[in-house]
Amino acid sequence: MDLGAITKYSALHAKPSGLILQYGTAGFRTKAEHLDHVMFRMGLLAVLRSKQTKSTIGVMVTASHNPEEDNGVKLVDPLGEMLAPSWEEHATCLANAEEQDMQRVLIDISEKEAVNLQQDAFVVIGRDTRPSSEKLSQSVIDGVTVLGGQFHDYGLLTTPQLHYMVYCRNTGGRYGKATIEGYYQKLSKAFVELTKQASCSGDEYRSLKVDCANGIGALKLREMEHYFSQGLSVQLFNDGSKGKLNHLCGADFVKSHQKPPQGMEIKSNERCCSFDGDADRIVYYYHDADGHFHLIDGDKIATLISSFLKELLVEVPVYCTKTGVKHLHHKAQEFDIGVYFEANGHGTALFSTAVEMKIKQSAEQLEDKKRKAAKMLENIIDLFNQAAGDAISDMLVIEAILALKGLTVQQWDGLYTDLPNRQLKVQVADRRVISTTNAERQAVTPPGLQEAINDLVKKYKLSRAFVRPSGTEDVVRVYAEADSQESADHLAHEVSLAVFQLAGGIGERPQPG
Ligand code: G16
Repeated sequence: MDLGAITKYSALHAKPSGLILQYGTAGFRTKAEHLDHVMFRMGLLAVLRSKQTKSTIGVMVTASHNPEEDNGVKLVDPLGEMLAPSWEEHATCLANAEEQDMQRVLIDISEKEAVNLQQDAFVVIGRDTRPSSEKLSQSVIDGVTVLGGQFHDYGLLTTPQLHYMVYCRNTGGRYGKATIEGYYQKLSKAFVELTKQASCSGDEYRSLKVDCANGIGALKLREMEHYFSQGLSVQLFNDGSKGKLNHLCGADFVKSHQKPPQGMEIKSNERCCSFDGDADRIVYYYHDADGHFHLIDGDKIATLISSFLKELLVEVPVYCTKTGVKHLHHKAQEFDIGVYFEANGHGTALFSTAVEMKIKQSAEQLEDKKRKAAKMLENIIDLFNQAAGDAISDMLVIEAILALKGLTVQQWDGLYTDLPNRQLKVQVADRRVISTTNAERQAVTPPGLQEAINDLVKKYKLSRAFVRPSGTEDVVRVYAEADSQESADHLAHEVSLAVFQLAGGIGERPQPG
């Protein structure tokens, strides 16, 4: 390690004094102007992680669903997964080190993790379309280079595409080709083969309106659409040509406001979906004949996918984890086939190597009917991005399943009925005063909060309510459900007031919806 060079270059990416940041649910996120030093340091850390794992590591510059002014960065581990928890701690330590402590912290991490500094390092970098992203990704590259790492800058990519590239590179191309072309071809080939098998291929299955949140999803979907146009035609909205990223549009907006994005006209019973700012989540929706809006969120996406896969499974057990793809992904890996989705539309399906092998064998050997089913599964497996939840890949999976099963969007929606619910955000001085247990469904601190929630919940029928600190924004999230929308709204408001009073609310008191 050339400590002199690190000190010299680090000073060019100086940390604003007093700034403390945490590696959160999906890396560091805050105002873009506070992130230059973090980017440089994450470049350094990615090199150490690459040397330690003898693998390619990914660095993605994005703040996903956050406002356009924010930015963020996260590291991608060798199999396309989120960074290991012990390295999240190193990331936080390094990001917050004062200039004079940088060398010591780097040496500490290298020693603790037994990093062989002589080992080669390779880092791949991607970024979203935020105005600040290009410069910030250059700071990552500065960090990589000063520690002697090699890199490949993919430039503009969706977050799941970067996860895919990392996975491909570390599996010697077995998972796919680590190029944007390779990604488009792999997914499109599987999709076109699947939709060819669909008996009902009337027009209603073939077109879809996509709200791209004015983000990277629009660019990439536009590049990709001609690869799969035989099976699906997409009409893009909020494609970044005018509106602001994530503003009044995108999956997060649609899910939390339970209304369509701005800029999209919806005819009754038309299938529509929204991506978020870095295209790693998706939600569907439609207007019924009476003009009512119906949201089809991650829970219903998981139901559609697992009921499709269930045709070959005996039962589908359900598990809950803390919020965060990183927790869900690991849980899903414990099974032969794991389907995970957050209600906000993050998710994918994972297949164990043993299951993949079995299906491959069946596709070659068995009688006609079984071979056809196995072939279908092979294509479905190829269509999922198993490195990370991916809006483009999930969209194609959903479209293929709807076509194969001959389901309309209303029939899909009718698989079960959601209880009316409401999500709100509350501003508090320090959101860490709220701690939770039981997969974030019960508050442990501050004292009295859970009791207050219990009392409020008792006032309504079929009701539940949860609170938890966000891992990506400086807010507390409140969720409530009940037998009617009015009750859910009231309950959410009352719980917000309890949070405001007991957890140190700041600014204006929460107002009724
Ligand atoms: C990230 C995480 C998701 C999480 C979301 C919101 O997504 O990857 O698992 O659901 O943040 O987290 P919170 O509600 O704690 O703020 P994204 O799309 O923002 O990268």
